[in-house]
Amino acid sequence: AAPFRLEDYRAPAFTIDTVALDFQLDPPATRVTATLSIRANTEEARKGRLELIGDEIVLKGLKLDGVAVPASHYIATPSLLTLTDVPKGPFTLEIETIVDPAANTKLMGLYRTSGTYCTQCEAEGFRRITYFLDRPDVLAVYTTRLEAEKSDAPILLANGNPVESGDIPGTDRHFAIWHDPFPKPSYLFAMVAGDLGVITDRFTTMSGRDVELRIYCEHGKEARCTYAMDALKRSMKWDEDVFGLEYDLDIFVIVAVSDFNMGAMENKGLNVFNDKYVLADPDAATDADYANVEGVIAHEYFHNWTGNRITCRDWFQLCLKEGLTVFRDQEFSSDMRSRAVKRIADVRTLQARQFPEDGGPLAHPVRPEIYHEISNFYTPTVYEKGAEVVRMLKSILGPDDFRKGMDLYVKRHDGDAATIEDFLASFADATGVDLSQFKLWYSQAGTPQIVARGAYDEAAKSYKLTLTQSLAATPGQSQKRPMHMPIRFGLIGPNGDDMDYASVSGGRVDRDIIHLTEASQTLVFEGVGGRPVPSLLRGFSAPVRLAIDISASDLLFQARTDTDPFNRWQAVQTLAMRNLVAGTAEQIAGRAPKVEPALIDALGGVLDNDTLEPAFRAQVLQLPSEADIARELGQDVDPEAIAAARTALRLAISTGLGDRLERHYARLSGETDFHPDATSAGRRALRNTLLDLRLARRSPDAIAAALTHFEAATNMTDRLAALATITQAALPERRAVLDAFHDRYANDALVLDKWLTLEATVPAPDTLDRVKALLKHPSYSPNNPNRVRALVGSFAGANQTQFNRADGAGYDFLADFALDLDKRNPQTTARLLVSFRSWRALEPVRRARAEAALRRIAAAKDLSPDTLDIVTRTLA
Ligand code: B3K
Ligand code: ZN
Repeated sequence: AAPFRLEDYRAPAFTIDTVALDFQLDPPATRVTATLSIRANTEEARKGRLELIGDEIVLKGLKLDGVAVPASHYIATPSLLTLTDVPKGPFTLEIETIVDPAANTKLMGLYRTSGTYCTQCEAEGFRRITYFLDRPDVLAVYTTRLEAEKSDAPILLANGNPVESGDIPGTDRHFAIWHDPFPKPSYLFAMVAGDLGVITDRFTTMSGRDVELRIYCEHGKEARCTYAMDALKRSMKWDEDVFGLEYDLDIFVIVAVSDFNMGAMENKGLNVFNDKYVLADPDAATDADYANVEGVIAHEYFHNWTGNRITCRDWFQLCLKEGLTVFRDQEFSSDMRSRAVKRIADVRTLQARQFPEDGGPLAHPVRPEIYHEISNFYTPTVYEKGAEVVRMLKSILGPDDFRKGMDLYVKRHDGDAATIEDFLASFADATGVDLSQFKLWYSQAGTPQIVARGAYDEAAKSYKLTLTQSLAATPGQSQKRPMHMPIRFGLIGPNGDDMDYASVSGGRVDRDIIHLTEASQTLVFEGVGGRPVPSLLRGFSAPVRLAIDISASDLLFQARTDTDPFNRWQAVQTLAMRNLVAGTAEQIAGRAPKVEPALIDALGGVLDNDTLEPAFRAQVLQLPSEADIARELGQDVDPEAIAAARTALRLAISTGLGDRLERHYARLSGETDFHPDATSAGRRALRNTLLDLRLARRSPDAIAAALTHFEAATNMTDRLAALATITQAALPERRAVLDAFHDRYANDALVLDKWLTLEATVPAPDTLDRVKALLKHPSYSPNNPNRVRALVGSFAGANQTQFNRADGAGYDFLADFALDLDKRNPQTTARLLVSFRSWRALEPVRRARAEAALRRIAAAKDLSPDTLDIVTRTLA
């Protein structure tokens, strides 16, 4: 099929002003009647040809202004309804369709999950319910009537406010009518019907309006929803306080379901969530789960303004709502927790997920210009890099001007389907700042590289800093232009404080921001009192790779003194990464690894520094992952050598830090009450990190300590941390603890996902066979995306040595699995195959085997558009 291109955008020929939907719910045959008020928008439209998009639709009836449309006046296929002779003026079209929710395994459109009816319409699911102008720039007011058997679906929910409900006399059925007064695109439509439990609460908005809050879940899980409710209320308050944005309906509903293709969905007034981002209690959820629940609840809630009230003109503009909303949820979590620790975690995620995408065959701009299958563009680039671009905008403008720009954007575009141009114009117009060069961040793919070189002239008391930016070619983009990058910086003086300087030339410097705009710039700082250690890219102020010629002793100094906590963490990571890269080469050459003493000093210094928060110390003590090292190497990747180098360094660190690990561990022990707040979570994180580092020695006492930690744990965070430590060390003891964990949680699917993930990520040669065996385990279910991602997704995405087995068996397994799953759930299949994205960076033997597996998938008949698109681009 021909691709969609940004440059081909045309406004819709017809507008749909109102939509009345009637659902007669029935598992195999739900009857949907859609009544649309339509009018022509263009001269062309007045010629009378109307095309509405469908997907696997069965048409049962069609009326125009109340009269059945004659067969000669329309053509209906499962994917298109064409009317050849519609009136020039406004008219009403009534479309009756039949859909089969029970057979819908794609989980797009109307489907069943554990007996509940639910919908997922973004991006193109509404067309699986009825024929429609299923594009985000067609905004309509929806009224939804649901009718179902009372015993089957006592709860009937849709977007907006409840209007009316009641029994259907003489039957076992009942109905409910919901009305959403805010015009919205079809992708934000939702309905849910089923037998569900609920918790309720209330929120009073800043203007004094009372909003009813409800969270629905499976019966019996209500108590696990209280943290999500608390996070929702905090999100509502925060958006008022920080952005002045208030909720607009009388009711806000969240429904947790167990079969969902992604995290959650921001349908107007009726968010539908993957239950893993709603349910949390100390016995079943880790601190990371709590943080994810908080972040995703906030994200979907924040979409009410950035996404729903202001939506996207077309899917190329996806980052308009996603990048901005990720930025907003990151800021919310930073305010709720530790800003420094949150930033480190977000940058780790960006580097782990987005950098490899940007550096491989799937690279695309934050605002793509071409796509075959839009579902494949819900990517780390659109989301996480999109958020980084908004963060840079804030750094360039400063917080006050950033807020002015946001206010103008909301004022100007409330009710619009907007573009990136609209967004940037709001900031430019509100502040007078020229953002034309900055806009390149939306169109140029790839991770820029900055090379920094500094020189201090003692006699002249001047410091010269040369910054050079470059951007490698990416698919479809061979030539790149220099971008506007905010480089937050400081010049650390001999006593550890940032030094002042008298003047600077060679570029624009505002407060602590260098505006890098040229391919190469040399800044000269005059009046600098002593040789500085440059601290660049503080807080990771731009999503780039920074190469800087800095000695190990300066990095150690920076780790001890930098006023920017992010760069203290970065200094240690840089030291560690240098060691790991060298160590990998030593493994390949068969030489003994060497350890940089400055690294042990830096780690020990942070560990012993009680003025630093425990969560931060835990982050510093966690080495770059195997995947991080592979990415840093960039070519001829040998995952076994990397793993061996990392193991060797962990052993050296563990030995080097000696009994300080035990001492700090003991100091942090003895807490039995569980509180999910960030400070308590930070203490657990540090204690669990220390346990893990200690086990790097594999001494009998360290093994015993890990087993005791597992047995004595009073919450899931500690229990899972012990288990992960034992399984990652591939200790023979792992079988017994994994089985014990499974049996304890045999009825809790979300906890069993953790178990599946641990099984799949054991770095041992028998893991692939174990994964294959687990596909037949009663706790696994082939049609639930959470189970699939926990087992197969973790194996392919997080088990570097075993997925990348030299014999290619890991690749073959994923290919076989994907070919089978593709028949039922294309979106989840395509997502799994992203694990192949860095195949060209592998050493030649593995590279050839990965390529063969990819080619085998590509050659299969009847691939879904999703899978065909991913495999084709990965091989290109
Ligand atoms: N907007 C949805 C994602 C929809 C994905 C469709 N394949 C969730 C979110 O980003 O908030
Ligand atoms: Zn989103």
